Amino acid sequence: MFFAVITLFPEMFEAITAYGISGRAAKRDLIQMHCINPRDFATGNYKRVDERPFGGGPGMVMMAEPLAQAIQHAKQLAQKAGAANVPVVYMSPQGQTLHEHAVQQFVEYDGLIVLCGRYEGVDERVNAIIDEEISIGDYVLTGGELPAMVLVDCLSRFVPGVLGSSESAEDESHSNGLLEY
Ligand code: 4GM
Repeated sequence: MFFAVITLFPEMFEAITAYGISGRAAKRDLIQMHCINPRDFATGNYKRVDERPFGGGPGMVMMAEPLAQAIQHAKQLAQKAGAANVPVVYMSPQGQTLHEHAVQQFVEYDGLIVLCGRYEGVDERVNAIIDEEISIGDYVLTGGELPAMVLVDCLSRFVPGVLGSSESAEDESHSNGLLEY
């Protein structure tokens, strides 16, 4: 399964690509993780990626243009990888709360482009290119990276071949309503 994560902190994703079952899946190419840094698409001497919200509001948001270009780049990578059905998911405390059932539906896609917000989120003009807004729970973190890792880790367990036969994902706790452990 193809994943492209749009993040200002790509190194954080080593937590899932270098360790454990998800790390093994990445090495075996069962999950392909690409990290795209919007700063690489920023212009000017200072390569700024934050700005005051368009239309007003408190704090700073991530600038629309570098994000739009990073997402465009992610779509090109997906196409090259042969992944056709790849929605853009935005991790946000205002999104739909993630449940095991929704995770199983996500596995039907060829991949996901996962957008991680920082500051107060992203410029509202980016909303037009977001397909789904997902939250991992009713709390606010300093960035969308940890939620994105939760989503990718959880999803990877349903990708065929990722779990060994003694680690099966489908007939456990949340799927049958019982606590297995
Ligand atoms: C505010 C708005 C996701 C903050 C948009 C992201 C928690 C979650 C952020 C944002 C986040 C969550 C960044 N905090 N509950 N912080 O899934 O992207």
